[in-house]
Amino acid sequence: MLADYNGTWNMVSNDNFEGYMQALGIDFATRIIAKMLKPQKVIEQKGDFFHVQTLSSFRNYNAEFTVGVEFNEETKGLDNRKCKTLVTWDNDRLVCVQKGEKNNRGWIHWIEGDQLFLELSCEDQVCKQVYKKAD
Ligand code: VLZ
Repeated sequence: MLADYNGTWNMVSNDNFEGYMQALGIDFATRIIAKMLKPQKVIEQKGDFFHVQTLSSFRNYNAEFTVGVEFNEETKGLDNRKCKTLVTWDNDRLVCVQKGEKNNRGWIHWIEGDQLFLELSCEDQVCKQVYKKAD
């Protein structure tokens, strides 16, 4: 039985998003705005297939993938790079590796109770986010 990520999740904390964005080369003006956002994750999961929407008042980011199947990711509206991206299961954790120009790029998701955790990595920076399940 796989973990169930389905639902709408509201951000409650966002540690070192600034460092993560700097590592991605996001410009100063964009970082100022992006830091203030409290995005929402809307996740639709059917078995190994995921549709993850990161929604905010400023910009949205959309990702669709099947666990275990590498795909070409274009980080449109973020740093606009191309990655070869692979998401795998580590027990109930979702582990993503984004191969490309940036070293050590990827993210990890997991759930504890009604909280969704996300660690975003790029180069030597780690951003830690927590989301709470919407009612
Ligand atoms: O999420 O890789 O859940 O794609 C920030 C949007 C989203 C706000 C960052 C606009 C991407 C920021 C997060 C403008 C610079 C991400 C994955 C894991 C799914």
